[in-house]
Amino acid sequence: VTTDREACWLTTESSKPRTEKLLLSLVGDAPMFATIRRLCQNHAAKFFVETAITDRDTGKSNVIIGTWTSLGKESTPNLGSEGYTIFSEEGRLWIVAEEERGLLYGFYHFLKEIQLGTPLLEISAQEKPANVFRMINHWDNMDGSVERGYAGRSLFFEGGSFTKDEDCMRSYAELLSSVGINALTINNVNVHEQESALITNRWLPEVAWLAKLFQEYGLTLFLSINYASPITIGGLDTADPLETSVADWWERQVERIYGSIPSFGGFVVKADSEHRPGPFSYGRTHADGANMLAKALKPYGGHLFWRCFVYDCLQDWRDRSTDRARAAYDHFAPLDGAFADNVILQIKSGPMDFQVREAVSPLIGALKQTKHVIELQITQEYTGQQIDVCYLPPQWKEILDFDTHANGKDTTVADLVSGRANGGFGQGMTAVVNTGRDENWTGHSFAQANLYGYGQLAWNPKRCLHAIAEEWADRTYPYLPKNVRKTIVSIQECSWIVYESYTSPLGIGWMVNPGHHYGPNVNGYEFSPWGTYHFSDRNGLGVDRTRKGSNYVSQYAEPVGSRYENLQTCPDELLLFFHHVPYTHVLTSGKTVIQHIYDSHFDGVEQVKAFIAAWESHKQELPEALYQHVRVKFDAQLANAVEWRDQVNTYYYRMSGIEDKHGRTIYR
Ligand code: GCW
Repeated sequence: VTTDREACWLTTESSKPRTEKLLLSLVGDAPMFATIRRLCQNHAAKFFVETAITDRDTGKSNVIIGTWTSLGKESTPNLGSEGYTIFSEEGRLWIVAEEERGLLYGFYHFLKEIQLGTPLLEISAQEKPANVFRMINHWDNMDGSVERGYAGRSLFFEGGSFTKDEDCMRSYAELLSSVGINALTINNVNVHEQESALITNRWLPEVAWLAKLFQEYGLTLFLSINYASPITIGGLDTADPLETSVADWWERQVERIYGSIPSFGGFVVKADSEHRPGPFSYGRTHADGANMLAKALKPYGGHLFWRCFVYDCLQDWRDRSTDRARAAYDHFAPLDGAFADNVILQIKSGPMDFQVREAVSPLIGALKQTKHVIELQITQEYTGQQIDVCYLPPQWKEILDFDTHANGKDTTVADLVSGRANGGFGQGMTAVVNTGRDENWTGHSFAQANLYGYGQLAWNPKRCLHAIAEEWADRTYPYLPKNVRKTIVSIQECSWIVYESYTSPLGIGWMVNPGHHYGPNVNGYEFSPWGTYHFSDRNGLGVDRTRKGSNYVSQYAEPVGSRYENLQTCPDELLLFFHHVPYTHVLTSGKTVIQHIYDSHFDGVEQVKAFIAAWESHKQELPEALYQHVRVKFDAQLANAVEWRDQVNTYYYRMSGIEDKHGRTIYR
């Protein structure tokens, strides 16, 4: 059961229509006005008794939009090309910006306030985004499948071709730009044969069509490319970055792309990672590989996003000297400063892979002279796959607020990735997105909030989390009674911790079913080549990443490394990420590790039951479709949580032989 496509924060109907008219003047000749006009007709107009739009100030309008120049007004403090100001003057509301994209974001702000019922003349704002890039990555394949997609088929592709559904693309572009996202890739970073051809004449007209459409919403389109393209589509016998023929081939290719897509953003590359080709095959470095491509993009202002997700995925589990967590830093920190200035390294937020809990990547903060962005995962690969509720902004906020001490105390991840703390080397944020062709965009309707929250935090990492959650619920479910929205918000806000509590304990990760990654399998990855182990034995568990172990801790600036090194100061929730300890080890919470495992798993299931009870208590107040949609998901989540609880508890009971203090049911 899905709710209908209309039900998202941007498109819901008003619950209390306003009594005034909207008389909107668009002053100047910004091409963005065509977009704003459409947004106004499709969305804002629903809230007013009558709406009229003029392309000059007739003197009668109550809302006026234009650049400082077109309005002949003296500009306020520099808010950059995407910032805007909203103020009231002489009884009218003004939305003013330096440039077009600022006008678009200003209009979205206005729309939000209108939805929330703010009186027209009380709307006021002065905003500019903290991050240059606020990007999303699709992992979509041209056959229509989506790698790690939990919301149906691809929005862009089907059956080896483009869907080219203009209405759908426009709605999607609105959804993204309404939360400030300004760049996207449309195809999977694992670029297979078909997608390698996206940069050829065969597909460039389609790509150009999409790029132009997205550009109307301030969104720059990028493509993921196959590093071996000179061989697979170019007919060369090498992809060696230092071969002139290779560099020339890319230059011609890029020239052709910009010939049909002047607004093209550039490339995203996954090289030498999980069986993807890369410069290592030719004995070259990642800087050699990236710089060659960046040089081809440079004349057109294009950027090259180069992923740092490089590690040995063919590790021998018997080999205790290799620690996958070290890999990104070990590969890229030594190359700091060796990259061209239009190369942007893309760093996963943690050193492993988007687990429900892991440490923050030590590469963030280690790069002092290389542009970079942080990569998050909105799609819930390891966090419930949009069946289980897992609202991720609290996780992201913790990451963004993390003090790396990279330039002394108070050097947060947010300050680094925004470039504030490193002279502009931080270029912003990107994230693997959770959307698809499901009518509600995200599989679980509540998962829309993850996209919403990502956009909000990418725009302003300091924004209050609670305000974001409430705002999302108020905009998405204006028709629900306030107490129901309150319930939804409180479920969302604790859902990440609940998910953590019934899955793998204390930061260890990876106890999932191999391959698809849903549901428990304690030893699923224990003897695999992926470098993802928990080393449980009859005495204890955890990965020793201290100086006596893999010495991963030394990749952090001090005193962060020492805090993790020391058992007394290592935070409980990351204990097993950094230490191998006995089951009887006492956490700072006062509990033993084994008791914590039992308690959190029993508790996690009870929490999911409490979600269901809360939902049931509102049954009468909920529309049937929404009630059912969420109820069905909750039932599946409960079954999943029970399975996790029982497998993990039984496993550790059998391993340790230690009884649960509270005598609850553990299957023997
Ligand atoms: O998390 C892993 C996923 C892969 C993904 C890879 C990556 C696209 O399981 O599906 O490949 O990360 O980030 O490249």
